[in-house]
Amino acid sequence: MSARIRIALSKGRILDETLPLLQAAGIELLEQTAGSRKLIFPTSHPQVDIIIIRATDVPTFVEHGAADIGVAGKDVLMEHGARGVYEPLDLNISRCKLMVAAVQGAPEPAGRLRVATKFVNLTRQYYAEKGEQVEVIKLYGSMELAPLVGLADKIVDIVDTGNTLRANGLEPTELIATISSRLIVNKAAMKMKHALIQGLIDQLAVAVENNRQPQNPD
Ligand code: PRT
Ligand code: MG
Repeated sequence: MSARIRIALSKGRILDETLPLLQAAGIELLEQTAGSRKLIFPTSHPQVDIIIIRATDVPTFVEHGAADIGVAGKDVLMEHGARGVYEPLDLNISRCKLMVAAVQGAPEPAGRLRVATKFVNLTRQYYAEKGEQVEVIKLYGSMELAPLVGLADKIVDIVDTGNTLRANGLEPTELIATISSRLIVNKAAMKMKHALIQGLIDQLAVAVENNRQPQNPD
């Protein structure tokens, strides 16, 4: 009668920013993930394991029930569709903006706009809603290069400080969405393991709220 849950996280900023929230909910990793080749990690909570996978794979694992819970950026969820999962909590971490960018001062190109991105679905949807015909060019990384070498007129990418764009002579031109990471839950698991999962959601919600409090409330 002891349900187990598996939580899917991705290496890097999401792991780094989610672990303190999980810790507040009584869940701590028992071993170092840095440098490890392992993909499944036990935690201090006897019913909880953590798996570490690619950020873009998190919605897939949760949708199929291979993980009960996951943490994914809203950008990744929008691109994936993520229709088969619940999204009960905004964790307010890994915040950034999804933006269109172009070469600084570049005029609007004549003819059909070419947009390079790894977010092909949400880019198509964004321009379809604006009623603009564009050619979307799928890339897996280094989007910033595309306008510099004539592969595309614009890019759709994540912007945080804007340093990456500036370093390449690009500037943001349109905001598509403000992004943060979300807790996602498999729909069947939410029913079958309700007490365990709802308890965790409630504890994480408190931890997120505590993170929002000003550090030095004079
Ligand atoms: O790296 P990998 O290919 O494995 O996957 P990923 O890039 O999807 O994962 P990761 O860990 O880099 O990002 C996970 C999530 O963090 C994303 O889905 C976003 O929701 C969120 N996030 C927050 C960011 C950033 N900030 C961010 N700055 N994701 C990416 N970046 C990159 C961006 O792609 C660009 O290259 O940082 C660069 C821009 O940063 P600035 O500060 O120069 O503007
Ligand atoms: Mg990355």
